[in-house]
Amino acid sequence: MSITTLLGIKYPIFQGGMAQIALAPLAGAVSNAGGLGIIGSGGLTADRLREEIRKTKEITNKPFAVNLMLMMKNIPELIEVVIEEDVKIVTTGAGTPAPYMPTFKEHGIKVIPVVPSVKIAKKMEALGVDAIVAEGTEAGGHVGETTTMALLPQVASAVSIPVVGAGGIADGRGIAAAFALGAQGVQVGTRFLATVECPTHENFKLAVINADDTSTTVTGRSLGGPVRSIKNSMIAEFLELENKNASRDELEKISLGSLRKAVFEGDTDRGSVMAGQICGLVNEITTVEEMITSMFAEAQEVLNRLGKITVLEEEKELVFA
Ligand code: TUI
Repeated sequence: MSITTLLGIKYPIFQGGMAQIALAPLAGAVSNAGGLGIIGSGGLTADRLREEIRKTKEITNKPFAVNLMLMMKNIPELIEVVIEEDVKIVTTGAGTPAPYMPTFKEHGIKVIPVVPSVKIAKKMEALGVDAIVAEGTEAGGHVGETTTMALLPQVASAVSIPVVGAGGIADGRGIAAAFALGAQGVQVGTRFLATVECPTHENFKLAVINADDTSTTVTGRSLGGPVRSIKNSMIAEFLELENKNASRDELEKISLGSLRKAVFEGDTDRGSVMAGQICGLVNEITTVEEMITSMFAEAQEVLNRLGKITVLEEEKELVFA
């Protein structure tokens, strides 16, 4: 079954469940525009998640999902809220949903884990999940090591459930490429940061718009939780400390609360501006609807244009003028 039929959405595009950012205004707008809006529950209390779910239902009557960041301690409470509020789709990240699969199944909830490798994709398929988001290291936030270009075809060949591609996709060319590599849909994070409906501080949006292809880097490898974000003075200090084998305590002193600092206070120098490598392509702020419709119009154009590869029937001798 196609991912659009499976989830009841018009366009095969998920909006990444970005912690502290992907709240009701963004998720509701994405679902209204025909994509899958996703509420990022990372960092929310159970009560705050309930509030965001209810607000999203006020904005849209179309399907939406909740992303569960499995490293969070309050996951069992968040899952209770998802069930009580009758949310029918969850995406998961940064861990395995195995302990909660029977509960999800019992309540008819579709489960779509985000995975960084073939091994984890296969493990998730064996758990009985409904689809997979294969996320390359180009993505923002918590990332694996494999690029989208290498990961997508390998995951698509390894599993028989629908695959959604993520990491480095911000326009119609990216969608067409993901389809060519075996995906049925895409998940986009970074480009949604530069939308009117994205509820971040203006400085966060500007940092994304002003960034180029080399603006991001990965920190936290020494802690076992690599995170991609836009370079700034906090990130430089963090990397320097990491190179000196600083302790977890020392590192956490400068990174704790840094995502909130960037998202809410607009401190893009000392805060954590999580974004993907494709940020260089994101140069203007648009509405969510403009973004989604133009991306799919471009993807269709690209796919029409790429229909044929010219292969010479006979090799000719090169003639140098
Ligand atoms: O989760 C993400 N991206 C995120 S989460 C996040 S919140 C955060 N805040 C502060 C510091 C660090 C993180 C920001 N960005 N992407 C999905 C993702 N999941 N990427 C990698 C994985 C993953 C990793 C290991 C999924 C499963 C897994 O293991 C499962 C297993 O069975 O071993």
